[in-house]
Amino acid sequence: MTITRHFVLAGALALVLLPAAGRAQGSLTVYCSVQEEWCRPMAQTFERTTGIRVAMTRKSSGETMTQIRAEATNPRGDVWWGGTGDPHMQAAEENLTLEYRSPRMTELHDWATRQAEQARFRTIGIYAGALGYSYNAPELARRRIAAPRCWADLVRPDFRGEIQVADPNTSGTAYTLLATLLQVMGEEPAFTYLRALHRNVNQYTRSGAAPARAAATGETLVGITFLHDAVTQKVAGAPLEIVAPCEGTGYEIGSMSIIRGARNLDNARRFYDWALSPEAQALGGQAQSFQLPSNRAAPIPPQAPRFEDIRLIDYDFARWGSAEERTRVLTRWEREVRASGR
Ligand code: S7P
Repeated sequence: MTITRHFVLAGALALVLLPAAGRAQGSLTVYCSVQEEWCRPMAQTFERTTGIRVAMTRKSSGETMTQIRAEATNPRGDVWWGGTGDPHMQAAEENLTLEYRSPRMTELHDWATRQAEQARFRTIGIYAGALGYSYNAPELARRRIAAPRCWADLVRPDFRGEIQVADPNTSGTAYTLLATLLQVMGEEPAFTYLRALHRNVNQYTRSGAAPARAAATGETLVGITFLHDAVTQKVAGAPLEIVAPCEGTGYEIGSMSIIRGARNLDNARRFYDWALSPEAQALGGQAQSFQLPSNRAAPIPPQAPRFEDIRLIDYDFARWGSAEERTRVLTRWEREVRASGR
Protein backbone atom coordinates (compact mmCIF):
# COMPACT_ATOMS: atom_id res chain seq x y z
CA MET A 1 0.00 0.00 0.00
CA THR A 2 1.43 3.40 -0.98
CA ILE A 3 1.72 6.15 1.62
CA THR A 4 -0.80 8.27 -0.28
CA ARG A 5 -3.35 5.47 -0.30
CA HIS A 6 -2.73 5.03 3.40
CA PHE A 7 -3.58 8.68 4.05
CA VAL A 8 -6.68 8.55 1.89
CA LEU A 9 -7.95 5.51 3.80
CA ALA A 10 -7.11 7.06 7.16
CA GLY A 11 -8.90 10.24 6.11
CA ALA A 12 -11.97 8.33 5.06
CA LEU A 13 -11.97 6.41 8.34
CA ALA A 14 -11.69 9.66 10.33
CA LEU A 15 -14.67 11.03 8.44
CA VAL A 16 -16.73 8.00 9.40
CA LEU A 17 -15.63 8.01 13.04
CA LEU A 18 -15.68 11.74 13.78
CA PRO A 19 -18.94 13.06 15.19
CA ALA A 20 -20.78 15.21 12.68
CA ALA A 21 -19.92 18.38 14.56
CA GLY A 22 -16.20 17.66 14.20
CA ARG A 23 -16.44 17.91 10.44
CA ALA A 24 -16.76 21.14 8.53
CA GLN A 25 -20.12 21.06 6.73
CA GLY A 26 -20.40 24.69 5.78
CA SER A 27 -22.59 27.25 7.43
CA LEU A 28 -26.10 28.58 7.71
CA THR A 29 -27.56 31.94 8.69
CA VAL A 30 -30.90 31.74 10.47
CA TYR A 31 -33.14 34.67 11.33
CA CYS A 32 -35.07 33.59 14.39
CA SER A 33 -38.31 35.24 15.51
CA VAL A 34 -39.27 33.26 18.62
CA GLN A 35 -37.82 33.90 22.07
CA GLU A 36 -34.04 33.84 22.42
CA GLU A 37 -34.38 30.91 24.88
CA TRP A 38 -35.71 28.72 22.05
CA CYS A 39 -33.54 30.15 19.24
CA ARG A 40 -30.36 29.11 21.04
CA PRO A 41 -31.04 25.36 21.49
CA MET A 42 -32.34 25.18 17.91
CA ALA A 43 -29.04 26.53 16.59
CA GLN A 44 -26.89 24.46 18.94
CA THR A 45 -28.71 21.17 18.38
CA PHE A 46 -28.72 21.53 14.60
CA GLU A 47 -25.04 22.41 14.68
CA ARG A 48 -24.23 19.41 16.87
CA THR A 49 -26.16 16.92 14.79
CA THR A 50 -25.00 18.10 11.36
CA GLY A 51 -21.68 19.85 11.83
CA ILE A 52 -23.12 22.87 9.99
CA ARG A 53 -22.09 26.13 11.66
CA VAL A 54 -25.15 28.24 12.47
CA ALA A 55 -25.19 32.01 12.81
CA MET A 56 -28.53 32.85 14.42
CA THR A 57 -29.90 36.32 15.10
CA ARG A 58 -33.16 37.07 16.92
CA LYS A 59 -35.59 39.78 15.88
CA SER A 60 -39.36 40.27 16.03
CA SER A 61 -41.45 39.14 13.07
CA GLY A 62 -42.21 42.55 11.54
CA GLU A 63 -38.60 43.65 11.94
CA THR A 64 -37.30 40.50 10.27
CA MET A 65 -39.69 40.97 7.36
CA THR A 66 -38.41 44.55 6.93
CA GLN A 67 -34.79 43.36 7.10
CA ILE A 68 -35.31 40.63 4.49
CA ARG A 69 -36.94 43.15 2.18
CA ALA A 70 -34.08 45.61 2.68
CA GLU A 71 -31.53 42.86 1.93
CA ALA A 72 -33.37 41.54 -1.13
CA THR A 73 -30.70 42.56 -3.62
CA ASN A 74 -27.95 41.14 -1.42
CA PRO A 75 -29.50 38.49 0.83
CA ARG A 76 -27.59 37.66 3.97
CA GLY A 77 -29.95 35.21 5.65
CA ASP A 78 -30.73 31.64 4.54
CA VAL A 79 -33.73 30.65 6.66
CA TRP A 80 -36.30 32.67 8.57
CA TRP A 81 -37.48 30.41 11.37
CA GLY A 82 -40.39 31.29 13.65
CA GLY A 83 -42.52 34.36 14.06
CA THR A 84 -46.15 34.91 13.22
CA GLY A 85 -47.38 33.64 9.85
CA ASP A 86 -48.79 36.91 8.45
CA PRO A 87 -45.42 38.52 7.63
CA HIS A 88 -44.14 35.19 6.27
CA MET A 89 -47.18 35.21 3.95
CA GLN A 90 -46.40 38.76 2.92
CA ALA A 91 -42.75 37.85 2.24
CA ALA A 92 -43.96 34.97 0.06
CA GLU A 93 -46.24 37.27 -1.89
CA GLU A 94 -43.44 39.81 -2.35
CA ASN A 95 -41.25 37.05 -3.82
CA LEU A 96 -38.72 37.35 -1.00
CA THR A 97 -38.83 33.67 -0.13
CA LEU A 98 -38.42 30.41 -2.05
CA GLU A 99 -40.76 27.53 -2.79
CA TYR A 100 -39.75 24.33 -1.04
CA ARG A 101 -41.76 21.13 -0.50
CA SER A 102 -40.26 19.25 2.39
CA PRO A 103 -40.58 15.45 2.43
CA ARG A 104 -41.81 15.90 6.01
CA MET A 105 -44.89 17.84 4.92
CA THR A 106 -47.06 14.70 5.17
CA GLU A 107 -46.29 14.51 8.90
CA LEU A 108 -47.87 17.87 9.67
CA HIS A 109 -51.27 19.02 10.91
CA ASP A 110 -53.65 20.36 8.23
CA TRP A 111 -53.34 23.93 9.51
CA ALA A 112 -49.60 23.85 8.83
CA THR A 113 -49.86 22.52 5.29
CA ARG A 114 -52.79 24.82 4.50
CA GLN A 115 -50.49 27.72 5.34
CA ALA A 116 -47.94 26.30 2.86
CA GLU A 117 -50.55 25.84 0.12
CA GLN A 118 -51.84 29.39 0.54
CA ALA A 119 -48.28 30.73 0.14
CA ARG A 120 -47.48 28.53 -2.89
CA PHE A 121 -45.12 26.54 -0.64
CA ARG A 122 -42.94 29.53 0.16
CA THR A 123 -43.65 29.16 3.87
CA ILE A 124 -44.90 26.47 6.22
CA GLY A 125 -46.45 26.23 9.69
CA ILE A 126 -44.16 25.11 12.49
CA TYR A 127 -46.38 25.84 15.52
CA ALA A 128 -49.66 27.51 16.49
CA GLY A 129 -50.84 29.58 19.42
CA ALA A 130 -53.85 31.69 20.41
CA LEU A 131 -53.87 35.37 21.35
CA GLY A 132 -55.20 36.79 24.61
CA TYR A 133 -53.94 38.61 27.67
CA SER A 134 -52.80 38.11 31.22
CA TYR A 135 -53.05 40.23 34.33
CA ASN A 136 -51.18 40.43 37.58
CA ALA A 137 -53.74 38.99 40.00
CA PRO A 138 -52.42 40.36 43.33
CA GLU A 139 -52.05 43.86 41.85
CA LEU A 140 -55.56 43.73 40.42
CA ALA A 141 -56.96 42.67 43.81
CA ARG A 142 -54.94 45.34 45.60
CA ARG A 143 -56.50 48.01 43.39
CA ARG A 144 -59.97 46.46 43.70
CA ILE A 145 -60.45 46.22 39.95
CA ALA A 146 -62.95 43.66 38.66
CA ALA A 147 -61.28 40.82 36.79
CA PRO A 148 -61.40 41.25 32.99
CA ARG A 149 -62.73 38.39 30.85
CA CYS A 150 -63.33 39.95 27.45
CA TRP A 151 -61.68 42.30 24.93
CA ALA A 152 -64.38 44.82 25.89
CA ASP A 153 -63.12 44.94 29.49
CA LEU A 154 -59.74 46.32 28.45
CA VAL A 155 -61.20 49.69 27.43
CA ARG A 156 -62.79 50.27 30.84
CA PRO A 157 -61.60 53.51 32.52
CA ASP A 158 -60.18 51.59 35.48
CA PHE A 159 -57.51 50.20 33.12
CA ARG A 160 -56.27 53.70 32.16
CA GLY A 161 -52.47 53.46 31.70
CA GLU A 162 -52.49 49.84 32.89
CA ILE A 163 -52.19 47.91 29.62
CA GLN A 164 -49.12 46.98 27.62
CA VAL A 165 -49.03 45.63 24.09
CA ALA A 166 -46.41 45.61 21.33
CA ASP A 167 -46.13 47.90 18.32
CA PRO A 168 -47.77 46.17 15.33
CA ASN A 169 -45.12 47.53 12.97
CA THR A 170 -42.34 45.58 14.65
CA SER A 171 -44.28 42.80 16.33
CA GLY A 172 -46.16 39.94 14.74
CA THR A 173 -48.09 39.46 17.97
CA ALA A 174 -49.46 43.00 17.87
CA TYR A 175 -50.34 42.71 14.19
CA THR A 176 -52.25 39.52 15.07
CA LEU A 177 -54.17 41.62 17.61
CA LEU A 178 -55.15 44.16 14.93
CA ALA A 179 -56.24 41.51 12.48
CA THR A 180 -58.08 39.63 15.23
CA LEU A 181 -60.08 42.65 16.37
CA LEU A 182 -60.98 43.54 12.80
CA GLN A 183 -62.29 40.02 12.29
CA VAL A 184 -64.10 39.81 15.65
CA MET A 185 -65.73 43.28 15.55
CA GLY A 186 -65.67 44.46 11.94
CA GLU A 187 -63.32 47.22 10.78
CA GLU A 188 -65.00 50.45 11.97
CA PRO A 189 -65.93 49.20 15.46
CA ALA A 190 -62.45 47.67 15.76
CA PHE A 191 -60.77 51.03 15.07
CA THR A 192 -63.07 52.75 17.56
CA TYR A 193 -62.05 50.07 20.07
CA LEU A 194 -58.33 50.47 19.25
CA ARG A 195 -58.51 54.24 19.88
CA ALA A 196 -60.16 53.57 23.25
CA LEU A 197 -57.56 50.91 24.03
CA HIS A 198 -54.80 53.39 23.11
CA ARG A 199 -55.90 55.59 26.02
CA ASN A 200 -55.28 52.68 28.38
CA VAL A 201 -51.92 51.61 26.91
CA ASN A 202 -48.87 52.68 28.92
CA GLN A 203 -46.32 51.49 26.36
CA TYR A 204 -46.06 49.90 22.91
CA THR A 205 -43.12 47.53 23.20
CA ARG A 206 -40.95 46.37 20.32
CA SER A 207 -41.29 42.69 21.01
CA GLY A 208 -44.57 40.82 21.31
CA ALA A 209 -43.82 38.78 24.42
CA ALA A 210 -42.48 41.70 26.50
CA PRO A 211 -45.92 42.71 27.92
CA ALA A 212 -46.30 39.27 29.57
CA ARG A 213 -42.93 39.76 31.29
CA ALA A 214 -44.01 43.24 32.42
CA ALA A 215 -47.31 41.89 33.81
CA ALA A 216 -45.38 39.15 35.60
CA THR A 217 -43.33 41.71 37.53
CA GLY A 218 -46.27 44.07 38.10
CA GLU A 219 -44.67 46.75 35.91
CA THR A 220 -47.97 46.75 34.03
CA LEU A 221 -51.31 45.35 35.19
CA VAL A 222 -52.31 43.73 31.90
CA GLY A 223 -50.19 42.43 29.04
CA ILE A 224 -51.67 41.50 25.66
CA THR A 225 -49.67 38.62 24.15
CA PHE A 226 -50.03 35.12 22.86
CA LEU A 227 -51.38 32.98 25.67
CA HIS A 228 -48.33 30.70 25.56
CA ASP A 229 -46.04 33.66 26.32
CA ALA A 230 -48.03 34.34 29.49
CA VAL A 231 -47.88 30.63 30.37
CA THR A 232 -44.07 30.81 30.23
CA GLN A 233 -44.19 33.50 32.93
CA LYS A 234 -46.75 31.66 35.00
CA VAL A 235 -44.76 28.41 34.91
CA ALA A 236 -41.77 30.41 36.16
CA GLY A 237 -43.86 31.44 39.19
CA ALA A 238 -45.44 34.76 38.14
CA PRO A 239 -48.85 35.52 39.73
CA LEU A 240 -50.63 35.84 36.40
CA GLU A 241 -54.19 35.03 35.44
CA ILE A 242 -54.48 34.19 31.76
CA VAL A 243 -57.53 35.18 29.71
CA ALA A 244 -58.81 33.84 26.38
CA PRO A 245 -61.26 36.71 25.62
CA CYS A 246 -64.98 35.89 25.75
CA GLU A 247 -65.83 37.39 22.31
CA GLY A 248 -63.44 34.96 20.63
CA THR A 249 -59.83 35.40 19.65
CA GLY A 250 -57.37 34.96 16.81
CA TYR A 251 -54.34 32.77 16.58
CA GLU A 252 -51.03 32.53 14.79
CA ILE A 253 -49.49 29.87 12.66
CA GLY A 254 -45.83 30.39 13.48
CA SER A 255 -43.98 29.84 10.23
CA MET A 256 -40.67 29.15 8.52
CA SER A 257 -39.41 30.27 5.10
CA ILE A 258 -36.26 29.92 2.98
CA ILE A 259 -34.96 33.30 1.88
CA ARG A 260 -34.68 33.89 -1.87
CA GLY A 261 -31.00 34.14 -2.82
CA ALA A 262 -29.92 32.03 0.21
CA ARG A 263 -26.17 31.52 -0.04
CA ASN A 264 -26.36 28.13 1.69
CA LEU A 265 -29.39 26.67 0.00
CA ASP A 266 -28.66 22.97 0.63
CA ASN A 267 -28.05 23.64 4.31
CA ALA A 268 -31.20 25.77 4.43
CA ARG A 269 -33.26 22.85 3.12
CA ARG A 270 -31.57 20.54 5.60
CA PHE A 271 -32.46 22.85 8.48
CA TYR A 272 -36.02 23.20 7.15
CA ASP A 273 -36.56 19.42 7.06
CA TRP A 274 -35.00 19.00 10.49
CA ALA A 275 -37.08 21.83 12.01
CA LEU A 276 -40.24 19.97 10.95
CA SER A 277 -39.16 16.77 12.73
CA PRO A 278 -40.71 15.71 16.05
CA GLU A 279 -37.26 15.80 17.72
CA ALA A 280 -36.58 19.39 16.70
CA GLN A 281 -40.09 20.52 17.62
CA ALA A 282 -39.76 18.94 21.07
CA LEU A 283 -37.08 21.56 21.81
CA GLY A 284 -39.81 24.21 22.14
CA GLY A 285 -41.36 22.75 25.29
CA GLN A 286 -37.89 22.11 26.72
CA ALA A 287 -37.15 25.82 26.24
CA GLN A 288 -40.38 26.76 28.10
CA SER A 289 -42.12 27.77 24.86
CA PHE A 290 -45.62 26.39 24.97
CA GLN A 291 -46.97 26.61 21.41
CA LEU A 292 -48.69 23.67 19.68
CA PRO A 293 -46.16 21.94 17.40
CA SER A 294 -47.05 21.33 13.73
CA ASN A 295 -45.67 17.78 13.47
CA ARG A 296 -48.42 15.39 14.55
CA ALA A 297 -45.87 13.16 16.30
CA ALA A 298 -44.18 15.97 18.24
CA PRO A 299 -44.99 16.00 21.96
CA ILE A 300 -47.46 18.73 22.97
CA PRO A 301 -46.16 20.47 26.08
CA PRO A 302 -48.71 19.74 28.86
CA GLN A 303 -48.84 23.46 29.71
CA ALA A 304 -49.71 24.52 26.13
CA PRO A 305 -53.10 26.29 25.87
CA ARG A 306 -55.27 23.90 23.83
CA PHE A 307 -57.42 25.18 20.99
CA GLU A 308 -60.35 22.99 22.12
CA ASP A 309 -60.57 25.13 25.27
CA ILE A 310 -60.58 28.51 23.51
CA ARG A 311 -63.23 30.31 21.50
CA LEU A 312 -61.25 30.74 18.28
CA ILE A 313 -62.21 32.74 15.22
CA ASP A 314 -61.75 31.39 11.72
CA TYR A 315 -58.69 33.58 11.10
CA ASP A 316 -58.28 34.41 7.41
CA PHE A 317 -54.52 34.04 6.98
CA ALA A 318 -54.58 34.63 3.22
CA ARG A 319 -56.33 37.98 3.63
CA TRP A 320 -54.53 39.34 6.69
CA GLY A 321 -51.15 38.06 5.48
CA SER A 322 -51.52 39.80 2.11
CA ALA A 323 -49.18 42.70 1.45
CA GLU A 324 -52.08 44.99 0.56
CA GLU A 325 -54.12 44.37 3.70
CA ARG A 326 -51.15 44.31 6.05
CA THR A 327 -49.83 47.63 4.70
CA ARG A 328 -53.28 49.22 4.69
CA VAL A 329 -54.15 48.21 8.24
CA LEU A 330 -50.76 49.22 9.66
CA THR A 331 -50.96 52.61 7.94
CA ARG A 332 -54.46 53.16 9.28
CA TRP A 333 -53.35 52.16 12.79
CA GLU A 334 -50.45 54.68 12.65
CA ARG A 335 -52.72 57.45 11.42
CA GLU A 336 -55.80 56.87 13.52
CA VAL A 337 -54.59 55.15 16.67
CA ARG A 338 -50.98 55.96 17.50
CA ALA A 339 -51.42 59.56 16.41
CA SER A 340 -54.63 59.98 18.43
CA GLY A 341 -54.43 61.68 21.80
CA ARG A 342 -54.74 59.95 25.13
O1 S7P B 1 -42.57 34.20 22.10
C1 S7P B 1 -42.92 33.35 21.08
C2 S7P B 1 -43.75 34.08 20.11
O2 S7P B 1 -44.88 34.66 20.73
O3 S7P B 1 -43.00 35.09 19.50
C3 S7P B 1 -43.30 35.12 18.14
C4 S7P B 1 -43.53 36.50 17.79
O4 S7P B 1 -43.93 36.76 16.51
C5 S7P B 1 -42.19 37.20 17.95
O5 S7P B 1 -42.44 38.21 18.62
P1 S7P B 1 -43.03 39.53 17.93
O6 S7P B 1 -44.46 39.63 18.33
O7 S7P B 1 -42.17 40.50 18.64
O8 S7P B 1 -42.87 39.49 16.46
C6 S7P B 1 -44.48 34.22 17.94
O9 S7P B 1 -44.55 33.67 16.68
C7 S7P B 1 -44.21 33.23 18.99
O10 S7P B 1 -45.27 32.39 19.30
